[in-house]
Amino acid sequence: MKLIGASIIITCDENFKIIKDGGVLFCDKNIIKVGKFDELKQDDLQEVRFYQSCVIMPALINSHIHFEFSKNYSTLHYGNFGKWLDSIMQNRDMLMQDAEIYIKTAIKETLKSGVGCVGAISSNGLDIDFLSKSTLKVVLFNEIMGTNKDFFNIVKDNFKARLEKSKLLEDSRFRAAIALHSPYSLDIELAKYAIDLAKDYKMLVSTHFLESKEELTWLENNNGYFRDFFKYFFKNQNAKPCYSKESFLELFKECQSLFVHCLHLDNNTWDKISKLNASIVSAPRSNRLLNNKYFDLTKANEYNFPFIIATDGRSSNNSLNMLDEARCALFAYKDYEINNLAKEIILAMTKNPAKVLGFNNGILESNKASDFAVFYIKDIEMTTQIELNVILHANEVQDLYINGKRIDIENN
Ligand code: MCF
Ligand code: FE
Repeated sequence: MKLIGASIIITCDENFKIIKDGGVLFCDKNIIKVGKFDELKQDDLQEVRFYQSCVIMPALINSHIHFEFSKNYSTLHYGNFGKWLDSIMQNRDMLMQDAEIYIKTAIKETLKSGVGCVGAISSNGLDIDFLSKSTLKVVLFNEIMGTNKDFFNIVKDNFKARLEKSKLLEDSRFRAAIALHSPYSLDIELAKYAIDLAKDYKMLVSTHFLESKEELTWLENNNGYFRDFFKYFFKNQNAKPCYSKESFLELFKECQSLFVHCLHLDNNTWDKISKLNASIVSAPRSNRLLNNKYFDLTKANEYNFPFIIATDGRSSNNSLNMLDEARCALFAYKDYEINNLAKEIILAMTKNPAKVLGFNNGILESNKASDFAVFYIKDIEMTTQIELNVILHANEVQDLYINGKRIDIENN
């Protein structure tokens, strides 16, 4: 058994209990007890450590990230979704060259920001080996995409090969799953093929949904940006949307799913999506950069969707640091009382995504996984605004524990 303690423990449990001079007693996999550090001390401990002026909280969870796009810095166009997608189409191959080097750096950046668990969207399978070998806990969402009938068999075979490869690598830290890219980029035949596999294998499904007004106009009116998109990039003069909003949602009715973005939901769509076994993931900086809009938190509350934030990829962000994401959310939602919002944001990257990704972490209490992030925050023991100051000042972990092991991030 090991014991670590800190000036502040944020448990993220049901009551959002915060413990001053707290401790966590744990063995390799699981937490044994959380309480006051002095009361948890005992003989025969393998390791005892107290982090002064630090906060211990559940290791953070980034439930939507594209590691393969980590080469992007200034290549892609921001401020307009259509221009961004054009720039992706033009630069995709270049961004995938040497992707491996950037994936490794991105995994380090992720760990450094205190993230111990990710939902990774894998478009080409270039990240599978790196992620399965890393110390991160991973749900690997194999992406399927395609609208050109001539290539359906190739797309299916390629997707199936990636899926089976990631399935073979499954263990207690690594699980395979499926991503349907979006309603504008995926024909119904391919979507059904992937959904049937998700049902057979009982896998989680992720999708980008109603991220842009361009997507909304395409699904509702069959025109706008996407008409030109299909003409220009696919030489298809007669492209039609493959779904209505409703028929796309229907696909997910027997799956557990994650809908990413959801910036353009009307009441009827909120209603439909709330009846599925679905969660919504929001990527605030990505949404600001591509679509000049933030997710409607008030509506999400109304329909009982817990708040979940994620970074998305470097393809639509300036960093993969979850604390930068948290700060963006804190400043974006200006109409919310700041201390409450800070608490909700902490839950949005711990307890709430944990429930979806299913690794029994995200909360510090007995029997949960021993996944902790430790942040040094000057004078944290002096403040009454703990959550707010964590979001304002935490940036890089002092230490990160996954399954009870302190991670050597530099050599990961
Ligand atoms: O979430 C963002 C914005 N929305 C859609 N796709 C992506 C994002 N970041 C990366 N992508 C990838 C996506 O996985 O870009 C490609 C896909 O492989 C788009 S190609 C239509
Ligand atoms: Fe994304």
